[in-house]
Amino acid sequence: MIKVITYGTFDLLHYGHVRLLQRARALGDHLIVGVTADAFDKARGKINVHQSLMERIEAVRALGIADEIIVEEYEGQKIDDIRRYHIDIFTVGSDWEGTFDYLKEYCQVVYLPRTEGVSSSEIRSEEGHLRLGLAGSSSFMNKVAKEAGFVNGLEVAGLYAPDDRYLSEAVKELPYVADSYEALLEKVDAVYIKAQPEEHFEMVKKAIEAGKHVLCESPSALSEEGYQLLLKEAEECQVVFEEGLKTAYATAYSRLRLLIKTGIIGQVVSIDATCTSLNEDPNDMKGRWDPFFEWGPTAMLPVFQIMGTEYQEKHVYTHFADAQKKHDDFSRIDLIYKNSVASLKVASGVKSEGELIVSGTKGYIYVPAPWWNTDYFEVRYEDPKNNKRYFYQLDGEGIRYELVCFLQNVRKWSQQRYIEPEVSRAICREAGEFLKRKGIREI
Ligand code: C2G
Repeated sequence: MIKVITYGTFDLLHYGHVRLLQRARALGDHLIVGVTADAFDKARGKINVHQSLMERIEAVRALGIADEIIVEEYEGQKIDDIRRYHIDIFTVGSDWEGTFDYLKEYCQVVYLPRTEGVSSSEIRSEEGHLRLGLAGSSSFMNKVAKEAGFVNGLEVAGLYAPDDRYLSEAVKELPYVADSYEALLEKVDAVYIKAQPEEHFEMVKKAIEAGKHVLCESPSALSEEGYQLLLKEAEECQVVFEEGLKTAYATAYSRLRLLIKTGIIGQVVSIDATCTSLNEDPNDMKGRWDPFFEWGPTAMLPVFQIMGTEYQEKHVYTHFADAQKKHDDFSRIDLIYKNSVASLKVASGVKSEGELIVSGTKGYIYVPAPWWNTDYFEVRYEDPKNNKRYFYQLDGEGIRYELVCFLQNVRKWSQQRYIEPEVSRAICREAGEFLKRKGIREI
């Protein structure tokens, strides 16, 4: 019996896949099909996959061509599988010509001509591109525009920036550069907003009322009530309203949260999070916000997601860069809960170690600097022999995953939320209280 194996994502199964599987089956007597796991696809840069692993497996199974179906989960698994299943022939489409020649050491390798004129990414884009407008003057827009290029079905169609000093040439040359926010909204289906925090509420509200989907950098409002109103209006206008906070979309960060929920470090008693980016010239933040807004949402994210949003006491110690107390350059925030405590440091005028430490009754999780962009963390115990290390590919700091999630929610392909509304609401509350300098102790 000649055993054949082939692998693929098989997203939105189409006749190109079917023809490949038919020819693969014809190469022998028994065909094994390896369908790629979601995390494996993400790690190898396929971030636009629509269907879940189970949906893709069922679609392949329904063809009745495969004799067996397995899941491909890690780089190099093909070698394990060829040996485990005593494979005679590995085959794959000719778009991979040469890539798998290393398998010739284990079995015959056959590249089958790819079927021209059809692809999953073309099918994904059939609903047309979602036209995304960028609203704001932050240099962060340059990253958003670049990362949007990795998202099938998303087109950065326009820009509104009162001050374009920090914007790249590519952003400044977008198809439509509006001279007003309202004009931008008329040309797009959705808008990404990173303006000044004080402007966000009105900008989000205006976009929602214009029937546009909104992805606004956190904080989107400066009070719980304000955020709640935006959420309600978005539901009434049937548009997607989400907050941008790239760390929430990093695979390593989301896996870290799941591990904590399993009790791997016992009960969480303390969280220490530090986010600093020293700015040599305090008078020119290069379009960045003052640190409490630039870093506060990121630092508060793990605290509110792991410990909850209702602490018993809050102590904020802030150093201001100016006598008028208009610009903070360092804050330490201590949040006291019933059985736990969190200590955050956010700064642009002070440099510190940007790590995240989640301390528990059985062990602790250590995320090295810059924890907010991490692809790696460790679970550490009293006996270092029991320590565990985790690595998850992170491309583009998480922004492209944030944009993929936003697009999939707009297209109703999924309803994933990486930032719970109550967490966003709490961050808006803290931002508003800080702006009023409520409960701050100056240092
Ligand atoms: N294919 C094809 N014609 C197309 C599209 C895809 O012959 N128009 C083939 C691909 O060459 C591949 C299989 O169908 O052999 C599955 O394609 P995808 O689902 O796009 O997955 P891909 O990542 O290309 O699979 O590690 C090997 C990869 O997983 C191969």
